[in-house]
Order: sequence, then C-alpha cells, then structure tokens
Amino acid sequence: QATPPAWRRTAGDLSRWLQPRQGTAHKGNNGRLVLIGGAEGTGGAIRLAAEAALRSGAGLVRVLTHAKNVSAILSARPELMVAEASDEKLKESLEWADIVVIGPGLGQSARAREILNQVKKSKKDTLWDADALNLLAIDPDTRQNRILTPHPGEAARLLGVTVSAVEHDRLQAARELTRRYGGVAVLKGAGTVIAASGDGMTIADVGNPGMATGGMGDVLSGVIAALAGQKLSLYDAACAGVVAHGAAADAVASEFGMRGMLASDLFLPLRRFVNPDM
Ligand code: NPW
Ligand code: AMP
Ligand code: MG
Repeated sequence: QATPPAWRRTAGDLSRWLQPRQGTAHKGNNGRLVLIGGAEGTGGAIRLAAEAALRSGAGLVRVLTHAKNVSAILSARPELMVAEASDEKLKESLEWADIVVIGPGLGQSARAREILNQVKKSKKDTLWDADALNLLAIDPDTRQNRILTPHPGEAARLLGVTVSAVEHDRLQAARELTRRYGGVAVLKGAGTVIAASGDGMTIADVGNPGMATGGMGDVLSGVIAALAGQKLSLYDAACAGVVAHGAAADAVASEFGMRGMLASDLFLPLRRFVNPDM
C-alpha cells in the first residue's frame, strides 16, 4: 500500500483554513458547542477546553459537568453556559449541539460510562479526548464523524501497544488509529500528526516542550471543536487547531520562556492565530 504524503504545516499556513468572518455572522452560525467533562476535582480541564473554544471563535458554548464544578466555572467565565450533566440536560444539549466534546477531566466512573454511552447514540460530530479515549480503548467502535486527540499514552492504550512503539513510528500509529477507529486522529506530542482516511497526513511544525504541562491538551480540544463549529471540515479543523494552539504556545515561549508556561497563557495569543487575516 502506497504511503500517503505528509504535509508539514506552520503558522504561515493558517490562512489556508481560516478566512475572515463574514459581516453577517451571528452567534448562532459560529457553532453551538457542548463540552462534557470535569469530574469532582478535575473541573479545570473542562473549563480550560470551554474557554479555549470561546477564544477560538465559538458562537455558543455549553458545559455539562459534575454538580460541584458548576458555580466555580460559571463565576470564572460568565460567557459560558454551565449545568450539571444530568440525563435530561444531556439529551436536550445533544439535540441543540453542532459539535460535542467529551472527555477532559471526565474520569472513568460508572457515571462517566453512562454519559459516554448517551453521546454514542447521537449522530452529531464529536471530539473525544482524555478519559473518553481511555473508555474507548475498553469498548472500541468505529465512526467517521469523530476526532480523537490522544497523547502517546492514550494512543498506546487505543492501539494495545507500548508508548515507545507509538513514538517509534508516529505516522504509522496515527494511520492505524484512523484505520481502527475511523474519523480523524490527532496524535499529540512534539510534531503532532493529524491523519484521516482519504486526506493524507499533516505534521504540525509548531509547539515546544513548554507545553508539557497539565491542561494543555484540554485547551487543544476546545480550539479544534470551535473551528469545526465554524464550518471547517473535521480534518481541517484538526489541522488548523493544532497549528494555532502550537503557534500560540511558541508566542508565549518567545516572550517569557518555556518553563512555567500555563495552558491558560495560550488564550490571548491564540486569538492572533485564529485571526490570521489580521
Ligand atoms: P508516564 O508514566 O508519565 O511516563 P493519563 P492524563 C503516559 C485530566 N486533566 N504525554 C504517562 O506515562 C485529563 O483531561 C485535568 C502524556 C502516563 O502513564 C484527563 O481526564 C486537569 N502522557 C485526566 O486528567 C489537568 C504520556 O500516559 C499516562 C505521554 C487524566 O489525564 C491535567 C498519562 O495519561 C489533565 O489534563 C505523553 N507524551 N507518553 C485539570 N486541571 O483538571 C506517555 N504517557 O493517565 O490518561 O493521564 O493525561 O493526565
Ligand atoms: P495533554 O497531554 O493531553 O495535556 O496534551 C499535551 C499538549 O501539549 C498536546 O497538544 C501536545 O502536542 C503538546 N506538547 C506536550 N509536550 C510537547 C513537546 N515536547 N513539544 C511539543 N508539543 C508538546
Ligand atoms: Mg489530555
């Protein structure tokens, strides 16, 4: 089987995916996003994803989380709509959404599994990250309108191999993720690889080791979902999202250095990269 080409992309390529906003844009046509996650103690993960989605231009962003996280997330970011992930709210939100993110801080409890099973019944576009990937590894399925965003540890679980096997041939690992699970695979780490059957592959030549800190991947899931909500294809949203996210981290590093970078430091520079026409 011929190996598809792998394109290297940098911040200079963002304008190929991200056009200026139309004058008639309104919040209802810039993506209705639902982000599900945040168990007790990991509400920060879903808050980071949700705020990243807002900073990447999402029209309306709803968070469904553990009851104990609701007021903290609401008071930290009043632009978000936040509710407890009850069955009723979940059902209504899945109907309302254009795209659903599931996983950041979700945990792997019995309730997390119930929520994921409800999301599985939806036909909406989805992005699965973090614990949703760990649950997928236990109960695998294949679907096309889905983005998976594993780090090498999560990819190893999904493929049933060691982390060093994933890292030894990252292009092959990304290709194998799409073959087994369908949709778009984003294999994170230095030189993130984006793969989708029929779309070749993209390697993001952005990012730096300052990003090796908690919450960084949670931010990425919000960025990608926001771009998908703004009508990019899932593959293009993944490519543009990874490049904008890494470029924002490079901007932070060039000003302040790598050590001590926070995931939330990316929010403001992100805006520059999701507006490449500026
Ligand atoms: P080791 O042992 O370190 O070498 P997990 P997680 C391995 C939430 N968060 N990059 C690694 O190997 C997430 O959203 C909440 C990363 C280890 O065995 C999830 O819901 C935060 N890992 C949940 O926590 C901020 C690599 O994989 C394992 C690797 C758990 O997510 C933090 C780690 O994966 C966090 O985002 C690599 N390159 N290579 C919050 N503020 O609320 C190997 N590994 O066990 O799934 O843990 O990623 O921290
Ligand atoms: P997560 O492990 O889910 O928090 O995701 C970490 C994020 O930071 C991903 O977007 C990775 O690609 C990025 N990242 C982590 N370490 C590095 C590194 N050494 N070089 C470039 N990007 C990195
Ligand atoms: Mg993560």
